[in-house]
Formats: sequence, C-alpha cells, structure tokens
Amino acid sequence: MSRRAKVAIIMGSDSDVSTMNEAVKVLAEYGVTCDVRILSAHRSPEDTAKFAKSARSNGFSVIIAGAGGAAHLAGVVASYTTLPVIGVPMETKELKGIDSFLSTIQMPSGVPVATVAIGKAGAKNAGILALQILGITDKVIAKKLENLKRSLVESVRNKNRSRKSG
Ligand code: RP5
Repeated sequence: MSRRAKVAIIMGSDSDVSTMNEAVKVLAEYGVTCDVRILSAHRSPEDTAKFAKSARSNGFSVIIAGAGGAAHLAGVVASYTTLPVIGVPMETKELKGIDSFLSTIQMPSGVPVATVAIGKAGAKNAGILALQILGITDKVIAKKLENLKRSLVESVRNKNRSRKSG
C-alpha cells in the first residue's frame, strides 16, 4: 500500500520539471511519495491560493516550491499556510538565477520561506531538508539521514585517499 504523500512539490512551469526532479528523486530514495504539480503565482493565482489554503487539511507536512525569474510562488504559498515552505530558485538564462534567488529569499518579516541554492543542487537539498523536517518525528527517515551524513564524510575521505595513492 502506498503511503499518502506528505510532501507537495510545486513549480511555476513545466520548464522547471527537470530541475525539480532532483527533489522528487531524493524523496523517492527515502520511500516518501510526493504530489507534484504545476502552479503559477502569476499565471494561475487562484489555483495556487486554493492549493496553499488546503495543503494542511490535504495531509501535507512540507511544501517545496520551485520558480524562476520573478519567483513569487514560494512566498505566495507561504502567505496562505502555516506549513514549512522550502523555496527553490530556478537557474535562468538571462540572470543565471540571481533573479529567482532574490525573489524567493527576500521575504518580509512574518512570512518565512526556507530558500535553498539555485538550480539542481538546491532542488536536491530541498528534498533533503523536507526529509529532515519529516525526520523530527519519523525515526526511519532520521536513521537514513544519519547514513547519508556518514556517506558524505566517507566520500571526502576517499578523495584524500585516492589523491595520496595517485
Ligand atoms: C516561472 O517563470 C517559472 O517557474 C519558470 O521558471 C519561469 C519561466 O516559465 P516558462 O516561460 O518557461 O513557462 O514562473
């Protein structure tokens, strides 16, 4: 039986899918299903508001929102919900994602968005951060995250070992 999606992954356009798939992948690795949908703060504002207002009652615990350019999606969603919202700034052709980054991170006092790095690294980290939030109460996820930390340490040590032996 599949577990109900705890994490919602939303994005402003289908052009964001390949970046946001990094978050989907990491959550899948931990057995966490997510609900993925395209919602735009500017092109479909009413649908976005409806989603955000009902996210908690629909069983979500965390929302990951990716958008590019004038990236208001995460902030708008955060304005309607008390769930944690993680914002992923898309890399853009014109300004390399600095536009998305500033639009996502620079929220006014009272409405936080946990903003991660621009692009695919940020999307992956958004997935990990969502897992860390779920891991506060889910011991299985917390245990797997400890393994991830250990594997990061090992990968750096291995690089030193191969440098010395090379
Ligand atoms: C944003 O505008 C989207 O999140 C996307 O990153 C950007 C460009 O969208 P498209 O014109 O490719 O649909 O709302």
